[in-house]
Amino acid sequence: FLPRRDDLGVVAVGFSGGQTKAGVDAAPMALIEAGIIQQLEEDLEYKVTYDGQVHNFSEILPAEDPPYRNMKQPKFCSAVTKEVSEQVYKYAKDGKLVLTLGGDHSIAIGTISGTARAIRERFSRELAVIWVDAHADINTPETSESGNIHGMPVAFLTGLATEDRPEVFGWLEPHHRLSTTKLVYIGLRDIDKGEKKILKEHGIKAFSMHDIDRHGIGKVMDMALGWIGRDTPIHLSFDVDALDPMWAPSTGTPVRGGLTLREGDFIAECVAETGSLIALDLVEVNPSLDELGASDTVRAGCSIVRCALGDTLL
Ligand code: 6HN
Ligand code: MN
Ligand code: MN
Ligand code: MN
Repeated sequence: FLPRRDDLGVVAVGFSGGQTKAGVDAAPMALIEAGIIQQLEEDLEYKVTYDGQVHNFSEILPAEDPPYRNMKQPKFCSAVTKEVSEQVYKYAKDGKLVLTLGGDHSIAIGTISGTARAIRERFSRELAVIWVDAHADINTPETSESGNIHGMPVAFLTGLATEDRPEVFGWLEPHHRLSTTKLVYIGLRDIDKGEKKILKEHGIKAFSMHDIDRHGIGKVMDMALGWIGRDTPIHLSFDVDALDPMWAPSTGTPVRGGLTLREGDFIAECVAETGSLIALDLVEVNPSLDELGASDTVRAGCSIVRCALGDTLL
């Protein structure tokens, strides 16, 4: 079922509407200026398809967008993720590996729904998702304490949150969705009360920082990939805040006690080794926060992308 390993589609999503801090929309340009696309073309020899634009979706900004079911900017988030979903779907359906540069993590509603649909249609397979993050991002609109949609994408993708109105994520249909049994978290350390209940009730596989301390990242990756099983297409959604703020300080919701730079790269390398990666998101880099650390954060992001796409140490 695997895409040709050398064909890569890149989507640059300069979107910050899933949360309230400005600047995360500048991340794709910062990553591109740091040379990420060039590195993938020249060092890793990918044939890259990229329209050369960072999309900010200002053309679909709704005239008014009041909170709905406690969600902030619901219509804008819904419209943007729908666009992203189509773009990612097209690339994945073409057999390309898809790299999406965010943007805040709400954009994963678009990326994962796009790959889930393409994998179903093209290969009659179900997608697995590895979600690397300090947070679980599985709040429903009702459990969310912030109303920020970047804390909700997994709830919409798994169908734990649903909505009929097409302009507020009602466009998500069963073929866009992911089974809770095919989801694995790594790096968790800041989970809201309502989220803990959801994770427990649905028996969702999660490796917290505690598990990484106990077993080591090597064993955790064996267990995570063992849970998913061989030959299952993998979408890796990597929130840079999974890394400790020591390595990636420029992000909207930093939480201390996170992954080291090498643990982050190692996770990406292990996923690359499976040969089953079909899509990768890198999200939540915000160069305007902790400006002194911005170049470190961007470099860490570029490194994770290279590792996931097959860069090897030796
Ligand atoms: N992220 N659980 C918090 C919320 O607002 O729902 C934080 C979410 C963070 C989201 O980092 O992608
Ligand atoms: Mn996240
Ligand atoms: Mn996070
Ligand atoms: Mn919290």
